[in-house]
Amino acid sequence: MQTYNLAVIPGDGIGVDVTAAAMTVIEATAQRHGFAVTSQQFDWSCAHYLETGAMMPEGGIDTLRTFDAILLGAVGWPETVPDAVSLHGLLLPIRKAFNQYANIRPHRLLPGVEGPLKAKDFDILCIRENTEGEYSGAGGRVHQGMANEVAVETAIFTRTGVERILRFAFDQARARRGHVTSVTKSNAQKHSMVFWDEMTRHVAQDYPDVTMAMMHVDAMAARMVMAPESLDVVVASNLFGDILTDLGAAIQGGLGFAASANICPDRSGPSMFEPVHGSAPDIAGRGIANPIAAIWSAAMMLDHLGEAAAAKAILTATETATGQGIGTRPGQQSTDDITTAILTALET
Ligand code: GGG
Repeated sequence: MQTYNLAVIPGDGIGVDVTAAAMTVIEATAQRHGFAVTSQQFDWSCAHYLETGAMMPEGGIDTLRTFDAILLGAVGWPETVPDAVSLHGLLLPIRKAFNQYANIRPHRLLPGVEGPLKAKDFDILCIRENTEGEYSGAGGRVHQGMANEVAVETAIFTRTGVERILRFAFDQARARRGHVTSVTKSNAQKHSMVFWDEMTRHVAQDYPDVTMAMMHVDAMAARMVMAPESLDVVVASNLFGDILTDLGAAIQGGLGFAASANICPDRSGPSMFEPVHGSAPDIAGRGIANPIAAIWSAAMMLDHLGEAAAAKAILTATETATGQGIGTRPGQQSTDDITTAILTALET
């Protein structure tokens, strides 16, 4: 029997609740689909940082390397640890170390979920560049605390990095409705974003069967609200993709429904799967976090591992539950109730 060994990093706040829910669903699905799952949990989090001075121990990356995939909950506890410390101490190093350069985020309405827009039939796949760009961590500060203080954050765009994420997006479009919209701000950012546009035209030449459009990020934000049904695959840099996918989450009913996969396309290391949402300190520990984003991310993980039927079963069960009104409105059901409804739907 095929066995998948998973690293589980619940992280902070509601990350703990939603990863537990996702693991329950994965284990139930594995039994029914003839594969096995083993897992090891890592308590790498802001609490770990406060105890040890690091979000993860030295050698943490090498430990993760031995796993088939990583399931992550949420990172951040801004009351005690600055967000930049938690993000740059855990999430970003994992994405970079395993070359998880493609962050895939699907945005569509699940049955029964209203969402804030009139348009109901949108199905957008956002592809976010995930290892460089504005989140490279390059830069510095001088004269801290003084009147002449200067802070510099350098966005790094390499030909390799930009070309591969664009090719990834065009490949995804081929398997969908055949349209890519590449997002930049090349009227204002005249070096990196003009380069990105040039690379988009260059890559598009190899995909004559895929139609392509280029948009500025501000116009794209409006487009996602005004005409989301006109979009298929949207590809953007790390920062723009991060922002647009929170907007994507909003139009699909909220962050509780927004799943994501950090994919290492060449499979030289494990890929990582996580809900888009953060640790939500305001509802942490109350048992009311919506686990659907984490469960959908778990389905993406099984699909990536080659268990497409199991992944589909989880999505179908989730859609059955939301179609019955379970998990469609914040706080109406508990995390456990939503998970149980999905487990029940899995059995039918
Ligand atoms: N579920 C992952 C998480 O905690 N996300 C919070 C966050 O700030 N993410 C930033 C990013 O995805 O780059």
